[in-house]
Amino acid sequence: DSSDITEIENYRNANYSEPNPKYFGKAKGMNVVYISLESLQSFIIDYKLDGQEVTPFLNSLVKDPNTFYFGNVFHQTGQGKTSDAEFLMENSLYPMSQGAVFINKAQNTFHATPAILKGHGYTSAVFHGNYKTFWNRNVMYKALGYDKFFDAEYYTMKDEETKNYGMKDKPFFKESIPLLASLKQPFYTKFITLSNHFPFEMDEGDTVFPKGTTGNDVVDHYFQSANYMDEAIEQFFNDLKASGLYDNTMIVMYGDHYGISENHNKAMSQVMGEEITPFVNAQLQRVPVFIHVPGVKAEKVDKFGGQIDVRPTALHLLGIDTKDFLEFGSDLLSPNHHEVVGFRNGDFVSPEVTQVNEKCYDSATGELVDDEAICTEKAERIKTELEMSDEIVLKDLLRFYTPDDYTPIDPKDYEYIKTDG
Ligand code: GP9
Ligand code: MN
Repeated sequence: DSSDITEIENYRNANYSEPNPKYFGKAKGMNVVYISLESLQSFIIDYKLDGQEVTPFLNSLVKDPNTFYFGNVFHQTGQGKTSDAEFLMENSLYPMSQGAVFINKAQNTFHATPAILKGHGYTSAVFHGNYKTFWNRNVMYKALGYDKFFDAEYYTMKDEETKNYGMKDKPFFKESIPLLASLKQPFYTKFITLSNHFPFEMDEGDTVFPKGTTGNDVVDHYFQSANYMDEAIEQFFNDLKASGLYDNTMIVMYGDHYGISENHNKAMSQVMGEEITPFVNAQLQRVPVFIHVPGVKAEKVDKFGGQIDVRPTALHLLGIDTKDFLEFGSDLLSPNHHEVVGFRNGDFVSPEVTQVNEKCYDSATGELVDDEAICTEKAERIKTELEMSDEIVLKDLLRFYTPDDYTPIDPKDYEYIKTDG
């Protein structure tokens, strides 16, 4: 009820990170493209396999003057995988500790980015080469306020152009361009890639990139599928340029969750050149985040953050202050950004200390810290946040709260049915 909300509001107000005046509104009015980079972990950025860059295009963006690259962002997903990452990115709330929000709480009220931007004149759409019921997206997207959902029905889905869950990334992006160009501007869109998905095997002819040499198929194929995704993104950027959209579009890309699980630690130790201890494994949960803003002098951001922090960062670039939203993220570009990053299980990372399985490590050395109390305060903070976020999600609390300057949407107004033409 409303007393629960008041406590959360107070916490939220006390922890709000105000926008950086240097960047606030720098992308105001621009189109927005989000790209979910399937299973992409940060270790692959600038990684060389036998002298060859695995992701040369993304690596070039790290150095691009108009691109913010966030090298110390961690995924915070749970069992909802891709859908949890979507939820984090668009609501700045934590996913559920068990199960997927997308499946279990799609009837809730949310104040998600597509709905927020609708109030600023935006049209919104999702592009994904899988069928719309997967992860209950066709229901959840109504609660998030998506106007359109271009699912597998809108793509050719030819045999040679699909693999595992759906469209391969290159034909997916190719076929998406005319659909994207047909949208009323300004638009807010999300593209969910698929090719770099476990078990990462490629079809003959789709890649000439070498396999890894660990002898573990999952790890060895990851280099090939990550390279394929990198090429697909480069193709998409080129097509955006050719279509004239590029210069007026902010592009946000994020790794959705880890691709290589702890089952492959032995092979990963060869890849990383060090033993994959629980501490090192926590470090491997970094996912790359890029924000490209045309015409803006950007920087490399080393601050620690989580996926939960991307929404306030992006909305502040768009000139929308998130102060009044009930969210747990903190703007990564704010001088007051909070650098304690919670995982869904209550462990956390921060520049000073890292907690894994409730053990406290020095983040610089990976050594256990003698005085565990150093972790306690941060662990408490994360526990509080997870509890408050869970309250919101489990009790559907946002139905009792309307942020200032926010026009509520009604899920009943949306329907994702393909009509001919
Ligand atoms: C399927 C895609 C992949 O539509 O989202 O799902 P994942 O297994 O990564 O959650
Ligand atoms: Mn995924």
